[in-house]
Amino acid sequence: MSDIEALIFDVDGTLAETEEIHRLAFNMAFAAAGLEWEWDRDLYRRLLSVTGGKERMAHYVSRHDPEAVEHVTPLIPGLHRDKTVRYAEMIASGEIALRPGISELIREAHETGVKLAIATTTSAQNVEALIKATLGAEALGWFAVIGAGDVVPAKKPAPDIYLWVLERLGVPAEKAVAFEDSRNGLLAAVGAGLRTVVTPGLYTGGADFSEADVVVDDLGDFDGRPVRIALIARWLEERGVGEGE
Ligand code: XBP
Ligand code: MG
Repeated sequence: MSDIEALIFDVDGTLAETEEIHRLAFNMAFAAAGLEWEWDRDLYRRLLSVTGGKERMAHYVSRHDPEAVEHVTPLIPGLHRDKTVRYAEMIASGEIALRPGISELIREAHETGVKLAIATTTSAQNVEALIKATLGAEALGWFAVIGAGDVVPAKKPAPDIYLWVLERLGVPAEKAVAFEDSRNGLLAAVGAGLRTVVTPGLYTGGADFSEADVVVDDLGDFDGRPVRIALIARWLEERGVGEGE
């Protein structure tokens, strides 16, 4: 029996490689609004340092199209709503799979009474769309707390979303584990006093994860064994055993 009472998952990049779908949805919303913006992969990688879609658009226009700031700023909430609808439609059409081991870990937690939660910068609608499309609608009820989007004003790397989730979970930080893929997410989780397992993703590989307890490629098989909660507890005890794998 491990001391892990709750698993708290980031969404984008951690549950699934969703950022490409976000990027496409942003570009579709820009085109539909008649804006001549197109975010390619290299630009999007840099823009990911700003968490939150609305915040990312505001940052982009201030840097790349400063003369348009006055005209575009009031359009951002509507652009983001349109982007969110387009993202959810693409997710619902089944264009995405969970990363290795995620489904098994979530099911194990659900079946063994380890609490499940989400702490993400993305909108609640997007979390629901992803969980429904991958684990099925009933899995939404497996999560005791879903912390998403604007429920806290300061997004990652601020620890606020993790603190918000922990308070509602009723679990002390030292009994929970956060799963993240990005430096901003790692800093948020560490700032909330959580132990952290980082699985770098397509857009986040190569970043500095030195504050993480464990860094592994993914949560699929490890040394030929499936990654179970007990193995994660052992990694955390030995701190960093999975590092660099
Ligand atoms: C995810 C984000 C989000 C998504 C877009 O970060 O930064 O902004 O890119 O989602 P994390 P929205 O994985 O650390 O939560 O457009 O819904 O904000
Ligand atoms: Mg992420």
